[in-house]
Amino acid sequence: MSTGGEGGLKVPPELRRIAWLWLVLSVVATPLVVIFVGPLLPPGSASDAAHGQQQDNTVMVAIVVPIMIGLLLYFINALIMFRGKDEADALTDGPAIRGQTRVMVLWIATTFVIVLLLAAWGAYELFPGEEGAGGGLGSAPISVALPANASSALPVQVIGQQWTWTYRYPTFGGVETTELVLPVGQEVRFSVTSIDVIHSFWAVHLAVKADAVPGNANVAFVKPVREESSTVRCAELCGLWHGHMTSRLRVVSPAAFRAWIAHEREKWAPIQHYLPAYKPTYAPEPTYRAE
Ligand SMILES: [Cu+2]
Repeated sequence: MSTGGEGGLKVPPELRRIAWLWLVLSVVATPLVVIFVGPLLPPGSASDAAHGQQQDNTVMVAIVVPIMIGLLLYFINALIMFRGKDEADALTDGPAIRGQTRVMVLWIATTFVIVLLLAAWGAYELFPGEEGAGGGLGSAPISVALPANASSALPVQVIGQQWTWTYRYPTFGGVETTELVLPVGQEVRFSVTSIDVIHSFWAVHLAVKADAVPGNANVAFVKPVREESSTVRCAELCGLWHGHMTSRLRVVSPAAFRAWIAHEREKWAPIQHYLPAYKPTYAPEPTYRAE
């Protein structure tokens, strides 16, 4: 086997075999993984945002499959080809191989192209599209990803506090509930805030994650596309019972939603007047005293 000089590289026959095997396996395995594993990838497809994220994850897995196959093939090849004959052989290092210009150029070019492709794909996906944003936009976003039907979106306020979530529906008398219920197929505009420390509203199955910051209304759009129950979690370490800061999310039919919200309004009516009027954010607001 040639140790190679500057620029000169004889490809050993077993490497040719690996290259062919790699090509065949990659061509066969990559579409299979995309078709059969793609739909199983998180965060599922319970909302438009979740579906988009699942597609992104599928693209990345598709890129990784040929890389993984290459690594495994070379690993198996190395175990067989470079196996020591006896104990003394196993304890001695092989000759150092230096100056493989073609290998280095190929390696740098390949990784460069992969990273650039991923950067281009990421930039394209971050560019505000019609599908809106599953993440919080913040109070002063550089660009606003408004879905086409943003004006008809159902506004839902998410309020974090140690250690629970509550939800207010301003178009239904500002009623405050302890469970998040959404009608299927309806664009929703979450406005996320906190009344104590920083929390993070994470509706895993909807692929929505938005920081809940006191004095700040963080906006996220999403459209649930499947009726199902799941759990909302806090994703920001917020104190002693952070791990227990969960709440139930139900995506139901529009009729079931109307019945539920009517029932909630009736149930909470006796204490509704103790609530502050609906606002994008609530006290405590930081107060500044000028000298
Ligand atoms: Cu929290």
